[in-house]
Amino acid sequence: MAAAIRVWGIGTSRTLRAHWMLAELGLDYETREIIPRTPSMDDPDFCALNQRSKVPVFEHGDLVIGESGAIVFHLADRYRARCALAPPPGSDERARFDDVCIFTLMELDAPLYVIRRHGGLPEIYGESPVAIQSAGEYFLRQVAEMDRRLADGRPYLFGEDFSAADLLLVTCLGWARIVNLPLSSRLEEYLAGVTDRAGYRAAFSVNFTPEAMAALSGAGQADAD
Ligand SMILES: N[C@@H](CCC(=O)N[C@@H](CS)C(=O)NCC(=O)O)C(=O)O
Repeated sequence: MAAAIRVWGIGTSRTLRAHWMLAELGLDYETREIIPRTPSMDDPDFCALNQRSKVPVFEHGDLVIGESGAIVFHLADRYRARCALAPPPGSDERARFDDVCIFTLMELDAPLYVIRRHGGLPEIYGESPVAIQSAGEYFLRQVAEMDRRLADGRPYLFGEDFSAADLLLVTCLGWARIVNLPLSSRLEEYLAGVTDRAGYRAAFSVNFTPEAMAALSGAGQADAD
């Protein structure tokens, strides 16, 4: 019998990436409802997979992946016959796609996580209004690059077709809204269009369950990371 695909982790923008990819690809999988900074993180089966204490974690037989971006790339490549969510590895198109995806992870996700750590979780990471302010300004400068990409009215980052690059960007834009960073009207329109996809809506309901939201807000946390 084929090994089940499992996603460990719900309730955050990063966990949403794994659930959304699987929904877009129409793959069956199991969800393990591990919620950050709750006792569920101590689940012995979860801890046996890796010791990072982070979600999401993707498991498929012997394969365990603990970075949301790597999960997205793996699923796009492994299941490209079901749905093309990334250009083929080694192509110029793929290099352009990787450029946009890694820009999103390094230049947009990273400052959002600074805001999260020093704004949402000061009891763990320390209070730092300066870091929050400068990370917000940095995010807004960098996200302008995405606004420029969409300036010709295309619905998706690479034109007419949705790709995993959109999935990564939208998880950051949704997160930016939660922390009250103002998006341009073009980015708002793009966000509304992409989040109208059936795959997004299906993944959202698996990821942002009432239990996850209650657990995260109960701990005094925003629901972004
Ligand atoms: N770079 C990692 C970040 C993973 C991460 O920080 N996950 C957060 C939730 S989004 C987490 O598990 N936090 C638990 C903790 O820090 O205790 C990714 O994108 O997968």
